Amino acid sequence: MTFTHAITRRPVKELAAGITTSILGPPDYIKALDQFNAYVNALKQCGLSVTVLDPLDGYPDAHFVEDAAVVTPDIAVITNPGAAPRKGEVPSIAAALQPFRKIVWVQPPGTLDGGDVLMVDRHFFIGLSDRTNEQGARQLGDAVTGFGCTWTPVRVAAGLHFKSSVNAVGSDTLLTTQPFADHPALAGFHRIVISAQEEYAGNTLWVNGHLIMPTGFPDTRKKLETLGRPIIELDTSEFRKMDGGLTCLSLRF
Ligand code: CIR
Repeated sequence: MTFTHAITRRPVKELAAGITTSILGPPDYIKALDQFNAYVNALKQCGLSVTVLDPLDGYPDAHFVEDAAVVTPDIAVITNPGAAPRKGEVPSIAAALQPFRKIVWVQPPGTLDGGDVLMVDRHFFIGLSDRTNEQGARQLGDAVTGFGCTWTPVRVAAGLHFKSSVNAVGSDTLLTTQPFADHPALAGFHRIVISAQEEYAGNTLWVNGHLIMPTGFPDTRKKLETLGRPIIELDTSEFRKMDGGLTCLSLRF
């Protein structure tokens, strides 16, 4: 699938106040901004026109825009994020997507984070996690089924979201962490399995034939090089401190 647009959001100064389970210490705002700018440039390099939204006051996780919506070729599904402090992020994302897609809203008690949703062509894997419940997954599944897409729920046992562990790196190839290496839900796809010490690199982004991966994961890089696609490495250290990574920082469509 070719993407033409991305929506991103610059982080607030207080990004260290976001939710995290990491023990890597607080992120540095200036460094985070540099890393964010490099990310936006990489998306442009992949041919996308990038919207950069203003920081959202009071929402220190709002630059992880991926969680607030799922954009398909047909609709934009605005989520009901599973973490209470993030629920107020969605109106501004809905406004940003309004010019591009018909908007559909996930309704409580359904909860859904975009980080749990992996779209591969017209199939959706929807992770069931601490953030995404069965009602939320079903609401998204029903919405996309109405446009001829298919979906499968997948239980997420480790990591924050499904895409913390599994991402597409080609139309028939998934990059996965070891627990998903033989997962029956992923049958039919080639799998590149990451070594246990490089799990964070599972959050690699495939955009218009390019692979954007985090720096510092040489073994995964070697495995990805076999695909013969251009690879862009980006430092995501400050976002990792807040449990975030490359896919989280944009909505691509
Ligand atoms: C959170 O816990 O919600 C944020 N600190 C991190 C969100 C990362 N989002 C993503 O992986 N899609």
